[in-house]
Amino acid sequence: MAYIYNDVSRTFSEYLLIPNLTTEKCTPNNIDLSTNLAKFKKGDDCNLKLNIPIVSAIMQSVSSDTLAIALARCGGLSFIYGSQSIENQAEMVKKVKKYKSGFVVSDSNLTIDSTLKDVIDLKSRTGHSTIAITDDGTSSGKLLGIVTTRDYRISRDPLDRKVKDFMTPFSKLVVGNLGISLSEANDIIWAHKLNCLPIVDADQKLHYFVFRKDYDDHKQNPYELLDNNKRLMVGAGINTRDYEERVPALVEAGADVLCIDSSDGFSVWQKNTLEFIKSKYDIKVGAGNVVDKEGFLYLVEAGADFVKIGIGGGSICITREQKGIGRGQASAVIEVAKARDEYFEKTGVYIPLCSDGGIVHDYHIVLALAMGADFVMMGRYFARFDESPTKKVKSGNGYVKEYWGEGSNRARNWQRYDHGGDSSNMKFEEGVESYVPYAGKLSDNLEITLNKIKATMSSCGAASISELQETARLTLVSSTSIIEGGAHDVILKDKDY
Ligand code: RVP
Repeated sequence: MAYIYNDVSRTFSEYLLIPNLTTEKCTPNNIDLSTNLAKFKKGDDCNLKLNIPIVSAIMQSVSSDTLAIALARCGGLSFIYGSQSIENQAEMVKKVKKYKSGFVVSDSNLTIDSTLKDVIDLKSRTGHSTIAITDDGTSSGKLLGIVTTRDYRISRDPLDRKVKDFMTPFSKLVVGNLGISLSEANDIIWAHKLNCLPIVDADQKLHYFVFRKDYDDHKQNPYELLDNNKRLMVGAGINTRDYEERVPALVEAGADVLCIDSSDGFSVWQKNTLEFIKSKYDIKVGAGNVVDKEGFLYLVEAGADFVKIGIGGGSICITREQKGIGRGQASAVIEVAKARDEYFEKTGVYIPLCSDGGIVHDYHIVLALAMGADFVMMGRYFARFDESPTKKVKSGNGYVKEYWGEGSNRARNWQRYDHGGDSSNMKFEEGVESYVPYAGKLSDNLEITLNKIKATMSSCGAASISELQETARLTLVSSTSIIEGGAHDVILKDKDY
């Protein structure tokens, strides 16, 4: 007979934290949010850590190089999505590794034969008005000119007008030479009253822009997640099909950590992938997703450096409806964390856990950590920000951003939902296309989230994540008391009055 679990499968909103004694040692300023990302032995220090317990989801609509830079500057890490060509993914990883504070790799590039219509389309797609005109239309081609909104008048100029006829040509541009410091670049900007300074090498190839408006933004961020060479850190998602080609390209590009991305990671394909990587490369690799002890132990024994938990809890995920597999995210984290602690007890090896998907409120992050996760992965949360790679669309009085699942028809990431065999396409959808409310800059929103996490940890008397895991007390809530948790029995004033 099939095994039937007695426990109900529960999710985060069914739990609350009971405050512990708050003392001077755990005021928000004293709380350490750093956390372990990869396995380590008892008594050793983990040599791969995050400065905040947050990573961004391995998704087309979330983890681009732009978002990865913004998140690493705030102390977290992105896993650049793998559902793109190996070359493109490696290029994104390189862009993060090449990032220098204040030096921006151009994301809006055209050639001299592009038209005004191309300029307008690109501007509406990226939201950026400075466009580099290079010989090959890439961000690293030979710089031939620049187009900004000062170079054309939409009301007068025909849409088929060629860029070469209205761009500011290279001969009229003030440029900086590759290798100059940020303060030298800023001096040139101020001396020539520029809005932006292209940085080129001896062959006139474009490397960066330095923007006047970013001037205030160049302060060092105390949380910034840096490698030993002071470069931002970045991860990359991989699949269990093309890893023999993808992994070398990502390692070569400078990825700091990899993660096998699958909706159901309890599979021999993950074992094969882990064994291949571990026999050839010295890079940390996470695996998943699993929701129970058996799945966890299988991946750990195959060599996983961290394990990702979650099936069907993602906001855009319909795996549970489509395939009937999954588990409430809280129950999954609790069981896997118990298995992880037993494993640590037995072997002295600590395996960090990532709770992936289903974070709706900021306090859910603290719940996941208290239940034993070492960090959380979020998609919807990040899709809302300027830095996510998706379109911002006007809706009513505000804006929304597009957000789609890897299992949707739009992403067509069949490798993530692969069941082996020779199939190489999606048979049915496991994700939806959606919109999320636009929320502005990543750093502004993350700051609020981190302040809330610290406030909750302070109430729980925990100055670090490991302390929270050891001392937190959680209680289940009834559906009636969930109602009590929001504003109730009052007539809410309209916020916009
Ligand atoms: P959320 O943060 O709730 O939006 O969830 C993001 C997570 O959802 C991802 O990290 C991934 O595990 C999962 N996902 C991504 N695509 C899909 C899908 O199409 N079903 N699910």
